[in-house]
Amino acid sequence: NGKTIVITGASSGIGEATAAKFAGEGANVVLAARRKDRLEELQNSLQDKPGKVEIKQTDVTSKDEVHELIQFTVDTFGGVDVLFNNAGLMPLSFMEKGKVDEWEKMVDVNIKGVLYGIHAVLPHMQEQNSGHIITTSSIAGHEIMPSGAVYCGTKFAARVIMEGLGKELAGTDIRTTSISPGVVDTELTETITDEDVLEMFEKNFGKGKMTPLDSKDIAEAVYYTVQQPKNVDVNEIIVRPNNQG
Ligand code: NJP
Repeated sequence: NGKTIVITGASSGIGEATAAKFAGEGANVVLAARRKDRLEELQNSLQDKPGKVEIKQTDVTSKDEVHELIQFTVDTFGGVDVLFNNAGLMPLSFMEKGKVDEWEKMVDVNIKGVLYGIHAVLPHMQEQNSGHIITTSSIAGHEIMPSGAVYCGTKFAARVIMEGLGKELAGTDIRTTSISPGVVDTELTETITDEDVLEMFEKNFGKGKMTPLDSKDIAEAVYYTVQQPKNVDVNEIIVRPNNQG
């Protein structure tokens, strides 16, 4: 479709599937994450797609690296049409465990990473008077679960930041969207270190308990928001497996 999209958290899961979808539809795609090997693998696997795919290793907790990512995209493709702020971590834990390092990481990636993305891309979008900023929030940005106090806090924050940004940008041609998935089959739970949470997860979401979404389901939702006519601003999409309560 000729648009240029920057995707953070593109090395796996939802970001990877969204990259494949957009490259397949002919978009220019810039893949960003910390694991360069995974980005290279993905870039190679997308070689035959109609869209051009570039990679830029980026840690979204670094304001400078996020600015470099956006500048790289502008230099390479002449602008940024869509920023997909999707990088995230979910080391759930019960607060009494005091896993303060994990709380800090979630604040750094899930909130500050989103803010750095907005900070870096907004001036470019304002200059071109068009653009679309999309952020992955979560069902956890609507409903709080035990062990999710901090994760849910960061996802509520991401959603509220996007809503506030959307209100400021009303009347411009820059659109804002939060994507709130339910359970999606990705590597996200691999960051959980609290044994009690892992046990709880197995009990509630383990094999046969529910069918999680596929990352492709979320990629389709992201693509839908971008494909809307100029005057249509899809501010939020909630997608969950039909057997997730
Ligand atoms: O998980 P996963 P998802 N700088 O682990 C990247 C939200 N969500 O696709 O840096 C840059 O496969 C990491 O890359 P790397 C969730 O909260 C999910 O599910 O190479 N990137 C990887 O590409 C998150 O916001 C579910 O390690 C960093 C990516 O983030 C988004 O969906 C439900 C980074 C994580 O990919 C994508 O997660 C829901 C950093 N500092 C919301 N740290 C779900 N799966 O059920 C991490 O409601 N990344």
